[in-house]
Amino acid sequence: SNGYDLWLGYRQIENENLLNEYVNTLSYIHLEGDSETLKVTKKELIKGLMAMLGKNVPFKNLENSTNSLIVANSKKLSSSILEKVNDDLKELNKDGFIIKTIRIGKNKHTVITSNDDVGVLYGVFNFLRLMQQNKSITNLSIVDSPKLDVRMLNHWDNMDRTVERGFAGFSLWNWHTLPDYIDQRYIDYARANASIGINGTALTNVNANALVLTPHYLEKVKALADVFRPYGIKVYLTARFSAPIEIGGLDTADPLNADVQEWWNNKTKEIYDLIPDFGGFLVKANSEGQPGPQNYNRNHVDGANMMAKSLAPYKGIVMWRAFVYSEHDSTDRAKQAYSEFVPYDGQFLDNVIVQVKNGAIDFQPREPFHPMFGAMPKTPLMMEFQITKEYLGFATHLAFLPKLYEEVLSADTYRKGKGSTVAKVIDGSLHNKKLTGMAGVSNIGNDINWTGHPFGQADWYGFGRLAWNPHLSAESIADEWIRSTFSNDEKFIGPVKKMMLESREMVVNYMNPLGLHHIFDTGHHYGPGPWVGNLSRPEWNPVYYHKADENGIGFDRTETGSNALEQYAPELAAMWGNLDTCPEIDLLWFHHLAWDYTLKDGNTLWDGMALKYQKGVDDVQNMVTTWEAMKPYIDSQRHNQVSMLLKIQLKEAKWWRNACMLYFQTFSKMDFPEGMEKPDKTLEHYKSLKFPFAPGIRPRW
Ligand code: BDP
Repeated sequence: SNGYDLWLGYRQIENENLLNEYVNTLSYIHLEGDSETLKVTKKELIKGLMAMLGKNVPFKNLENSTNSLIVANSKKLSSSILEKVNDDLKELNKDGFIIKTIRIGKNKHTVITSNDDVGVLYGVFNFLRLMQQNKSITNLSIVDSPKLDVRMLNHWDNMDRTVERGFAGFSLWNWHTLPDYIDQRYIDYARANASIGINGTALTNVNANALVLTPHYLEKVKALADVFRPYGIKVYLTARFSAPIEIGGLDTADPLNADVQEWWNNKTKEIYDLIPDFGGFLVKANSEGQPGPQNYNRNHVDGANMMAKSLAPYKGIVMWRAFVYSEHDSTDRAKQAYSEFVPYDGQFLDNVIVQVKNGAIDFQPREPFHPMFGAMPKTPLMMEFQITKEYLGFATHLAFLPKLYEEVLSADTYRKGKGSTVAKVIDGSLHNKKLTGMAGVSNIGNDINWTGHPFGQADWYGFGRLAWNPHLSAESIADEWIRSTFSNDEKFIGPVKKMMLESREMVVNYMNPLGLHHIFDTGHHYGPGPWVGNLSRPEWNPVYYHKADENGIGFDRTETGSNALEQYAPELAAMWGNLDTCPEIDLLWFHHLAWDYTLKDGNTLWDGMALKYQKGVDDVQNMVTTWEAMKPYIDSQRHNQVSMLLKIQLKEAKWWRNACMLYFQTFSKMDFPEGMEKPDKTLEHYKSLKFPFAPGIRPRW
């Protein structure tokens, strides 16, 4: 298999008993309704059942002679069926669904229903997934609703089809042939997203190009929106703050200027005339050189609310990003977004949601959760995760990201006492928020398997599942994904699941152990560059983050340092601030410590660091071995691809270990401990490596 089918490559059911059960339970299908959404629902059923059962299941009107599958919006259910699901229906949120086995006479019927057509589609995808996982379907009682309103991908796709931080080829969107040519990819993209409950997509890079808002391009956006609509997916656009100047001919983009407001009002109306269900704008303003309200001495509230006013009549939303850090305040970049945004709590209009990255720096292999979560009780906050692996090995390394997402979502903010997890901030339950959401920076490109690495598909899948329900476990997600994507054979599932669940920690160990962060080579972020210290802004330099010197290493964020800890609840500030209670995974994030500081296991910090780097390498080696043994269980094409990629990962893990340890040794002046394999090249060699054509690099604007 070339992997194009993702987790939707419905395989024939091999187990005879199970196949009989399925065939008996599904002697025919009664599907009511013919909306565009129900048409694609029907198509999916035909495709999935045909492939898994090896035969067509007929569509018929309801009769009481055999078991059937009933698929319909609740408004179309007959009263005898409705009464059996009525209580469940009342529990559903928008787009939630029910899959329930009911009895009428001597027959069993499986009902898939929802108050919304899209919910019916979600129910069908979930039902097919149960079968893909070889689960029994004779006695079902599933009531499931999305816990978040906005579940979306953020594509960092440029209009020339390059993808910022994209490692799986070029952008899916072919702006040149749109709107007349509809690539099958667009449809398959929508299907895949709908299958995991994703309901929005921002098509363009947050480093935005105003041209996408011109009539010529809006026609093309409309064509995509039309393709996605039946699948319940809304289109969003990134809005460049200076668009009124660049494409509108105004001489200002000041958000308090009446002409500017009117320009956005008109632009928004123009968009809604074409795309009545347009989702809204995603905005990166006054961040890394992007224009914004501060250019006019206004603030984030002024900027966001101005756009929100334009969108409100159409129920559109503004997703205003909190990824800001100023070049004028360089004491600690980790503190800046909180300092800038928390004072505005309660001032944003109702259709504004502030989009916050999971950590305060930037999508590192590990970061403590962002202190803004829980700290703005009156403002909707949405999570931004990165699915593309800018800092976790591009599309070359296997690092199952739902493990990272789970760690962040289950972190306790203590903002309303113990148990105030980030997941509860995000799903709105902690502070009773009206608008909720999660965004994932897409890892998708036009590579044949969409994500480059076959296991990158699991990150996309897992993101979608967590956006649906941020309380799910990474373990259950891995299990579902492996079964749907590869095999139901326990001999395959056990080892592969273990490998996936451990993979993210491996990357942390061989790149950024013990709380180190942002020591990537500059610009492209490919490979180690802890020595880089010559970039114009201090907080762009790795040396700013590790602060290694002869006395030690780490960023002091306690009271004696930047005191970033004060932005967290007192319980956490106390826990992280005290060396006895600070978890060692976060040690150098919060503390600057001597090279001979004693770790919990008795090793010095220096030795402990070396052994972590080594463990990362060893674990990748084990992953290579595990994967080799998996050959009998899956197709040779994907097996071979993963084998080759794991070997690159092993090579690069060693590169990280060697380069970082040699560099840090110039400060510690200590020998490498026993148990760490000695580098076979010099520091000068590693420093001399240059990658001008590394993929995904950010364009110069
Ligand atoms: C950083 C990326 C940069 C993005 C920026 C952002 O290196 O390419 O533009 O985040 O999120 O991680 O805006």
